[in-house]
Amino acid sequence: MRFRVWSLAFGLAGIAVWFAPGLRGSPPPHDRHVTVEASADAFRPARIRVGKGDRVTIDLVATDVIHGLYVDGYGVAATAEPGRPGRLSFVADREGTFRLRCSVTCGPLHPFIVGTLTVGEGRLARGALALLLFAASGAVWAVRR
Ligand SMILES: [Cu+2]
Repeated sequence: MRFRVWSLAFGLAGIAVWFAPGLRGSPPPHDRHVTVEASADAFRPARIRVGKGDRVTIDLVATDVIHGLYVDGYGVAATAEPGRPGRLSFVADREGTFRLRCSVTCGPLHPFIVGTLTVGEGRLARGALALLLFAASGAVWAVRR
């Protein structure tokens, strides 16, 4: 009987995590500060991940020549030259994956200086937690038999 209650509790908790809007892994907005290094062939890091609603500040550091960073979908840009970092700031209020690209023609590899900004609500983490709870529910049920 006790096992059945636990099994039911884990199962219901899993369903709640999966469906409840309040539990959808949407943490309060953070200030996110990222330094991106731009060189002749790449942004480092090339992938930035933030939460929806976060206030994002990107400091762009140029290692060799003048580079730019433009965030598609948000329409914000910064330019940096060696020794003179650039900065851009915005609120990540739109979900999705947006392209980052160099906005200054800087050399032969300029078209390849790209990256992505992913603005999400951490769906993967929520799904993993829900699956864990479902699994726990199944495990408790199996042990009981
Ligand atoms: Cu460039």
